[in-house]
Amino acid sequence: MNKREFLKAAGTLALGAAVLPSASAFTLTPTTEGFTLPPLGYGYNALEPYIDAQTMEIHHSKHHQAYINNLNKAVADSNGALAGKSLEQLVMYVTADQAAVRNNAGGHWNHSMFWKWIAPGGAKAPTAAVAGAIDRDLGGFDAFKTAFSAAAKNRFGSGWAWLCLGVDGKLFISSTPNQDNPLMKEVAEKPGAPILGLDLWEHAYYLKYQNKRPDYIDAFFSLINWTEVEHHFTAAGGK
Ligand code: MN3
Repeated sequence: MNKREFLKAAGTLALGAAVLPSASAFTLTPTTEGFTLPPLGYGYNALEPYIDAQTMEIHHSKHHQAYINNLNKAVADSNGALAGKSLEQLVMYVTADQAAVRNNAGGHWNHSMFWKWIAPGGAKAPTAAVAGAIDRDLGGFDAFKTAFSAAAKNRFGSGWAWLCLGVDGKLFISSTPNQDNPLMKEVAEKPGAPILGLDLWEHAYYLKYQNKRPDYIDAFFSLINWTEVEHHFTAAGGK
């Protein structure tokens, strides 16, 4: 076992035990109909002018719904192996060879959280514990914003940028390809508990921003719901 494998194995244990409690506030469980599309909690036009209504409607009702449909099919095709598992279980334990679950459980989890992490009238600055952790671990808000924006701009192709709580109890910034996320401890380069994420797929911004991904990233900072980020940070055991 080399150093990276050792760290990954150590992180795997801690992730299960501490960073994502089994009583996660964010557990999504399937109904008898399978997984279902969660409501946005606000109107499709509520994030104007930062994200336009048409983008939000297509993103939520078409793209997110498609991940859910494909996830339900993957579960149905698993001969019972995946039946009844929560979305978090599917995401955390997915392996690199389970492409359908990796892409679609990831897609469902990422989007379900993304709709909460952005909101009209969300707190405009980090709150309480998160603000302190950003100062402590990332060198302050401006340094955080610069590093997060760089991670988002530098993601080649489709993926996500993340602010995470690591197994060492410290915040870190990362990016993952496609619909991967840092909860996927078997496949993520650096596992952790995501407390904020930004969708970098063109479907999230192309109608309004076209090739100008940096402008979309700037707009995101006007929408972050820091109350929700604080909720995720606390639930993951952050201090
Ligand atoms: Mn998306």
